[in-house]
Amino acid sequence: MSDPKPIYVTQPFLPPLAEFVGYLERIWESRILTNSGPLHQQLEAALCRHLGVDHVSLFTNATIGLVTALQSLRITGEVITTPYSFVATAHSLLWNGIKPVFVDIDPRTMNLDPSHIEAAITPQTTAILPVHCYGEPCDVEAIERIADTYNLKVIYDAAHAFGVQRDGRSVLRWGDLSVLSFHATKVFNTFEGGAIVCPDAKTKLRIDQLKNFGFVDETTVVAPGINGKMSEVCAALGLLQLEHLGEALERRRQIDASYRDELAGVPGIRCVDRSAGTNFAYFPVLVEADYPLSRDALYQRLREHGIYARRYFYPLISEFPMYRGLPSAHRDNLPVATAVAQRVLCLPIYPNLLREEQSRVVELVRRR
Ligand code: T4K
Repeated sequence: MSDPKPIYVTQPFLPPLAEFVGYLERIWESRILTNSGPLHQQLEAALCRHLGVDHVSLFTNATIGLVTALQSLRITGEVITTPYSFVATAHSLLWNGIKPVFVDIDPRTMNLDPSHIEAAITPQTTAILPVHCYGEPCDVEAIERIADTYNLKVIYDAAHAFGVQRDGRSVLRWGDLSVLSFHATKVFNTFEGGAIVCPDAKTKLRIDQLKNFGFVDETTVVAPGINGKMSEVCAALGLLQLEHLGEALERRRQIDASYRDELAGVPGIRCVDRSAGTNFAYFPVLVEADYPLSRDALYQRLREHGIYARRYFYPLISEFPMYRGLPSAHRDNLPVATAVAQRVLCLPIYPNLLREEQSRVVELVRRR
């Protein structure tokens, strides 16, 4: 008997191909492939409506979006951030010549713990770069209070937070800027892509110039910009994805509920709580001391059965060679993040995950 099909931590959601062809025909006809074309503009407007935000600037990916967001607010010196994230978060600081200062996370939300932020502020600190990890909102009020007191900017890495609501409004409305990822592995994908969400037209204009080499018009360049533009093909996929997002989210919700139900009584497996308004982007569990296997042994067991769960986020960013020499990267400074990174495992969750595939995952986790 052949091995069953591998199951990955995620699989991109794709709408029916036939529906995409219509968009491609429009692109072929117009021959506008990029540089803020009609579909790009249409997607920016559609995302403002969908997300309930005022201004969106599309990007080629979230990493260039983060680098540009920091540039747009002229952030320098030191920036307080989390070690518990994808490495792109801190890389965006190094690409701007900024020193990351790592602060520990809250054990419930796995986001920056505001109670440790003030102690990390120095005269060089200019901003805070928190992450809404797994789409779980940060303690945005506490972060805002600290930022206001110390006159710091706040740029949220909202790569995981597409469509997330907090108290009935978009979490993307908090902070000076928020950066979304539309990568293939995300809840909403445009093949590759991303966006900066910003509150005012003036900031959007600066961001739009920065992502287009700094051009203002044919002959005027006002900043050393980059090429961060999203292509028309990616924007077309985004427009089509929006039409199907409701059904995709509903499937994610069902999968999340089944895992919680079926793993509820398993000693040593703790499903990480989610707030109302979540987008079900990831399904992290913590493998506690009373589980019969270590986290890594469970990860291996799943792999041996063709299930590719992922240890997001292990190792911590602060453990990578370009960061580990920083004083704030020391494990003693990051006890919660260090412990969580040793125990976390993200189980497969995506709209096309079949019921029987999810049962295979659950059976292997429950097996003694
Ligand atoms: N900030 C945060 C907090 C982030 O999590 C990320 C990205 C960023 C910033 C930067 O955003 P972008 O610049 O990428 O827009 C993946 C993604 O590549 C990355 O976007 C994401 N976070 C991160 C959490 O996960 P890998 O190295 O784990 O990807 P990979 O290729 O191993 O993919 C995971 C699984 O997904 C594969 O085993 C199979 C499946 N897959 C993947 C791709 C790319 C598919 O089925 N089809 C695909 O096309 O980083």
